[in-house]
Amino acid sequence: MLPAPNLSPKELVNDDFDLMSETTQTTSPGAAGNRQSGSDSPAIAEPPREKLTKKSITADHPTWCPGCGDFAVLAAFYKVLEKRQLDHEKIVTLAGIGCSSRFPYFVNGYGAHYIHGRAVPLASGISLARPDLHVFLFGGDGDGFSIGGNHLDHGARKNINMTYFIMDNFVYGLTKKQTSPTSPIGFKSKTDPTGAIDQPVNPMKKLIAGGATFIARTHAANVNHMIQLIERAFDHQGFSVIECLSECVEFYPDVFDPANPRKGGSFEVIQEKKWDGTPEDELRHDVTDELAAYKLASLPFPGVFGVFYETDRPSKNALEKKWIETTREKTGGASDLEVLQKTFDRMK
Ligand SMILES: Cc1ncc(C[n+]2csc(CCOP(=O)(O)OP(=O)(O)O)c2C)c(N)n1
Ligand code: SF4
Ligand SMILES: [Mg+2]
Repeated sequence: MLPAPNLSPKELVNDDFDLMSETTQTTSPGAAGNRQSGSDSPAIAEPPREKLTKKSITADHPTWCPGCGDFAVLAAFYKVLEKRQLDHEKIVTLAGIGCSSRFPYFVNGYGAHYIHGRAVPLASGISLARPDLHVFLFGGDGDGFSIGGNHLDHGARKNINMTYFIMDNFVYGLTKKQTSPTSPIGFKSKTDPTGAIDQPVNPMKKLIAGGATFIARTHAANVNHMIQLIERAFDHQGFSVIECLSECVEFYPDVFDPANPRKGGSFEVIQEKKWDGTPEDELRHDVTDELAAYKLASLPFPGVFGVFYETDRPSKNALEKKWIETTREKTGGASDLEVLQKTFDRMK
């Protein structure tokens, strides 16, 4: 695993701390983890690639408030990109609207800061049309669980290939402190001056019920844990989601301290089954067990961190590819235009 960075979130993004030296080296094309295009055309030798460095993937100066948890998320993401050496032109970052959703501005890759709550439908189209791309989504609790809550469910049940990182700060940050779907009861905000009265969404339960095939939870104060989970989510085929407690120091400070050992809290990591036949393994969590995941999700705040659920179900990308191939066979390999022309001819 990567060394534990002993720096503040802001330093992690802005200083010279680097996993790898930024000297230009060459790596072989199609480095570890790159998605395949599935093309049958003969291989054309690619010129040697520039090594992907933090410098090459850093786009703009993050505009978050000093101390915002989102800095650490960005730092973790940079480290995963550097570690995996993905083909630079295949990295896509997408987001809705919110402080957290500014993320694509800060990554030098293809990306879009899209409509509030609509990152999943946009990402679905991109993922299905271009399965060779690495589609990463970033956003907040409002974007993902409120206005985009329904899109999240459908992306999950369809199991469309993408990795969605939800930066949950229990508040609407960008619009300056309204109650969000994850704000706890009693939280005082501009929309609930006397304290929130509505039952909050439980993100893990929502995602399990929605049908996501990789569901995990982490904390922005633990960069190594974030890196591990982003890598696992990335390796998963299908709809992978990570909820990350990421503090809004401006409008809901200290709320995640109970899970931050540096602030007197405790960060309890899910112990996953090793299937080694030992008695202690009986007590460990089976990530394929939906009910066990649901039980973990029922633990009181701050709960536990790690992978709650992971299952192997065909992605829509795989199913659609198969369906297209079968249809092509049925139509004798006709081109799209020929199929369209035949349909029009029938309508005459
Ligand atoms: C359709 C629409 N409705 C409402 C808004 C206003 N708006 C922008 S961001 C936001 C909520 C942001 O909260 P969250 O997603 O939790 O992100 P954070 O800023 O906390 O990171 C709202 C309500 C909008 N831009 N578009
Ligand atoms: S308002 Fe909150 S969420 Fe937005 S940048 Fe500032 S600290 Fe971060
Ligand atoms: Mg928020």
